[in-house]
Amino acid sequence: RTRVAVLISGTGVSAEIVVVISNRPGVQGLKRASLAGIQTRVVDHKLYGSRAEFDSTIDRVLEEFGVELVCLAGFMRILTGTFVKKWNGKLLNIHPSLLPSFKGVNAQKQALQAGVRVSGCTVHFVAEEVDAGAIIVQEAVPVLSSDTEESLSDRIREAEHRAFPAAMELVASGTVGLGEDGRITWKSQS
Ligand code: 3YE
Repeated sequence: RTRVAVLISGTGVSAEIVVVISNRPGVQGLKRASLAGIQTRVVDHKLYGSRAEFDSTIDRVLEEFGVELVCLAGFMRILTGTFVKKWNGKLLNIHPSLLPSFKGVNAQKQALQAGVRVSGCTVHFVAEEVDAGAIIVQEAVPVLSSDTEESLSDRIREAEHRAFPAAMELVASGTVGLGEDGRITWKSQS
């Protein structure tokens, strides 16, 4: 079984995980991981002088736990090119919109402001350019005329709880990979 690490900045998600790492101490996702019997680490970005030092500390924790797949689940830090290259093809992020629409922060608010009738979530391989890596899984949800940022976020989060495990399974099983050209590869049936 593939050894998975999850990086969070807040509430996180559920999955089969050897370590949960947060850049923020005391967040809900750390408590939930502990309750589930999963090891946790805090790597507080405020304690590091540079992004390189922060990222290499996370890298050291991932190596310590023999991690093979890294999932960013509500993790809010931009990762360095060095880190992204080292974990290329093994680093997944989930974003609360149907990419390439509404990149960056406040994707749900952007969707409401744009007036779209459908939004959702996207699990993608992490490339150096934020929210631009190859798409693994997407799930759509309706946007209702009564929606607030909170109600839309709740609906998208439910979709995320299906999409993230589905994407992890596709990558962990080798069914989907990241090609040399930065595009998705599907294992052929032969
Ligand atoms: N890093 C790279 N490529 C990606 N990190 C994430 C996805 C992803 C990535 O595709 N290279 C917003 C980050 C956006 C932001 O400006 N963050 C600040 C810190 C804000 C905070 O701590 O609250 C920063 O300076 O990093 C994960 C999702 C990133 C979300």
